[in-house]
Order: sequence, then structure tokens, then C-alpha cells
Amino acid sequence: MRLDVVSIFPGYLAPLDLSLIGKARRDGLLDLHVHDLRDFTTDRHRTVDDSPFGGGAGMVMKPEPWAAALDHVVQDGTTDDAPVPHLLVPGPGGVPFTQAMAHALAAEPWLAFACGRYEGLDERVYDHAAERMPLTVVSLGDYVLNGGEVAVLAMVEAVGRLLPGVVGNAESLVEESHEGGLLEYPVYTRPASWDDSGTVREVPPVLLSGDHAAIAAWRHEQRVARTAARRPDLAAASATVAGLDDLDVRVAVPADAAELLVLQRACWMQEGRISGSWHIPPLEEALEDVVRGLGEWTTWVARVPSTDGSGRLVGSVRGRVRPDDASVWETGRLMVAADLQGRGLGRALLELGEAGAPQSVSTLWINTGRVSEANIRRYRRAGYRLVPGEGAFPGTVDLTKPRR
Ligand code: JD8
Repeated sequence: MRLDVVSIFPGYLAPLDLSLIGKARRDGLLDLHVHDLRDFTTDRHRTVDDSPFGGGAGMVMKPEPWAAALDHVVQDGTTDDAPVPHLLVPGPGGVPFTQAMAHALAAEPWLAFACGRYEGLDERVYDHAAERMPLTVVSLGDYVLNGGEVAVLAMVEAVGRLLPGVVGNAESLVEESHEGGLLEYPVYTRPASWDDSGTVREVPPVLLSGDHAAIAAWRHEQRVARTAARRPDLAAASATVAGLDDLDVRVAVPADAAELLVLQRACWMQEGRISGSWHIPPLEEALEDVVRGLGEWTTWVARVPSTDGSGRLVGSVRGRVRPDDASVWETGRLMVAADLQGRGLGRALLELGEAGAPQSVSTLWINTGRVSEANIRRYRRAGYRLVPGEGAFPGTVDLTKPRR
């Protein structure tokens, strides 16, 4: 994965030379480039800021240095496989950065980060960037920092450690907090009995028992108890996501498009990797394509329940009557968030998509990658049968089944 970071404080990113991320860079698993925004100024004072139009406190970052810097990054890193990066701009008003987003971004070949300072970037920089590459404004959390660098340090570490080979024992990634919706269990090491200045502190005996089933059960109980105590919002979510009826399911609206794009990229990166090509529509689509798709297909989104409907978008499916054959119902873009896969959500979403078919339909159709064995098995189990020959798109196969 290639990473580019633009900042007026490039030294702020020095911690990425250390520890696992530093080793991953030396091992060639991460190709990180840090750029000084001032190198893209044209005046002898290397000016990057100016006073805000309309008055107000503080300074605003000028558009020209940013446009020059971002254009340089694209020029410097473009390849056939990854012509442009996914640009992430940290900001207190951005989409919350989550473990699910970290998984999504870890599946992408090239990320770029624009670190703002002062009161932020001239808004036209976002327009300039969005015309050239996918753009997501992302927030580390609901508190105010002085700039984007700290957020980028956190995001590069959270994404980098998910890349194959970065964390030695990938197994240890599985039972962590925010994987599977539960916080992590307490950990202990020697001495089993610790004399803490006269207070003897013991390790829970079950951990010394060698009874792995009992240890696993104790650890899960600890995760559930800790999550309920510290993060009741997470507890509510993870306890209930066993089927669609535990989720807020509704027809998608344009406001869902940004999250749909992130989830769709995550889910199709695996397809891209196993098919050996990133040139597949779900990966190449821009935000406006997703919004247009909402007009051409009936699209359902499934969110974790929340009071204001802003719960995490964890699944989606879409369906439509084939434009040139009203007897065929096409189901597509079936996607489930990485940490919720394997719970039957995909099957439930497929059934939801199929149920949208009007009476005139006699055939249900779906399409997937020719080498996507897991998907083909899943659709066979749902009653579909392979249609001989090439599918509707290069490198794909079609599957159909009669509409019961
Ligand atoms: C980027 C400039 C400072 C923000 C005036 C303070 C992220 N979770 C987060 N909190 N704050 C940021 C963040 C703050 C930034 C910049 C990210 C660029 N500032 C500005 C607006 C109010 N000052 C962040 N991710």
C-alpha cells in the first residue's frame, strides 16, 4: 500500500519511522511519502495561510499550495492499477473514523492524507480534490485538535496494522476491541501472585487452568461485561446484530451514498485481489455514480439501530427489473461490513433484495466474479444455478433461479 501525507509539520509524522509501522516500511509492506506543504508555495516567505474572507479569528490555509501539493502527489504516485489515491482529510466535522473504516481503507492500494492547520483549508481545495480523486473528510473523535497530523498518525497506524504481514501474529487482530463490536478482555502475565507493596494480587485462576474452553468462555464474559459497563452503545449494537430484524433497514437516500461507497470499496477489494484486477465497477465508481445508482435501482441499507438513524451502515443490497426484460429481477451490490460477515446477514439481505421483485418477474438473476468461489457457493446454496459462458461483465458469471 502507498501512503502520502502532506503537512506543514512533516516532522510530526516521524513516529511512523518507529515500531511496527517503521518495520513495515523497511520491509516494503508500506510505502509512505511525507511532503512539506511549504515546498509547494511560490513566494519567498513560503506562505500557506491568509486571513479569512468575511472576517473572524485565526487564519485559513491558501488553496494554491494545496492544489499544487495534491497534484504533485497524484503525478508522483499514479500507476495503472491505482491511478489516483483515496484522499482523506481529517477535520472535526468529518465522518467518524472507526475500525470498520480502517478495514475498508486497508483494502485500498493508495491513500493520501491532507493535514490541515489554523482554521482549516480554503473550501475550494475540497472541490479541486474531489474533481480528481475520491475524497473523504474524516474525524478522529468529538474533540478539537490543532491540526490533522495527530489524526493521520492514528489512522496510518490503525490501517497499517491490518495489512498482511505487519502484525506478526494476525490471530491477535481478531479478538481486539471494536472487532466484532466488543471491547477486549483483561490480560495478565507473570508473576501469577504479585506482592504489590504488601497487597497480594492474584491472576484469575481460570487463566492458570489450561482449560482453553473455560478460558475462552471467561474471556468472552469479560468482554461482554466490560462493554456493557464502558460502552453501552456498543453493547446494544453487538448484542442485537444477529439478523436483519435487529437492524434499521430502509431504502437508501443520497445521504447514504458516502458510506455506501466506503463499504462497497471494502467489499469489492477482496474481489479485486482475487480477480487480479481493480477495474471493476464497485471499485471505480465515484460518489456521483453511487448517487445515480440510487435512482436506477431500489437500494436497501441496513444500519445499526440508533435514535437518529445515523447508526453504522453495515449492509446493503439493491434490485431492479431488468431494463430490457421485465420478466427478470436483477439483484446486486450485496455487501456486509467485514466485522459482521459470517452471521447470516448476507443471506438475509439477499432474500430482502429478491423479495422486492414485482409479480411480473419469473427469473431472479445475480452476477459475481468468475473466481469468486465463496460467492458462487453462497448463491448456489440460495438456489441459483450458473449460466454457462461469460457473465454480464468481463471476468464474471451470471447465476439465475426461477422466481417461486
Ligand atoms: C484537522 C485544523 C484545527 C479545527 C478551529 C481548532 C480530526 N477529531 C478532530 N478534532 N480536530 C480535528 C482537526 C482539527 C483541525 C484540522 C483536524 C485542521 N484544525 C481547527 C476547526 C476549529 N481549529 C480532528 N480529524
